[in-house]
Amino acid sequence: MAFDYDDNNIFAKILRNEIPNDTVAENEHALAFRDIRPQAPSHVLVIPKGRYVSYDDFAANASDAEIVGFTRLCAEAIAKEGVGLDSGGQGFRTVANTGVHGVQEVPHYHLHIMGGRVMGPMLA
Ligand code: D5M
Repeated sequence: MAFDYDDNNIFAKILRNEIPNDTVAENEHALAFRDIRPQAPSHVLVIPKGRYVSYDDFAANASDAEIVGFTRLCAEAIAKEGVGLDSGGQGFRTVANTGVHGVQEVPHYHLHIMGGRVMGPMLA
């Protein structure tokens, strides 16, 4: 198996309600909650409820319903935070840190959505 999933990772524990989270939005396939170490005035993480390690694991192996559910929840979180162009905001940045080179800390796929300030140039 290309992607070994660790059921003890912190986001798996959040999904099992074993540790609290600051939920922004939720649907059948995904959960959006505030990052515990925010790097912007609005910093939300969106995670699938399925056992996917990384962006590429999710993109390759999630069902169409999971991908649509995840994406729609991103839209809901962006609108609720008021950062989206479609909700009168000034925009935001999405980041999916992946693997060792991407410096991924938590081995459960998560999309960072950061807004509320000008992000600055993309740097390594
Ligand atoms: O970063 C993982 C991100 O997850 C990092 O910004 C902190 C955040 N984090 C870690 N634990 C929690 C809890 N318990 N709640 C909310 N946010 C959390 P990455 O490098 O992308 O893997």
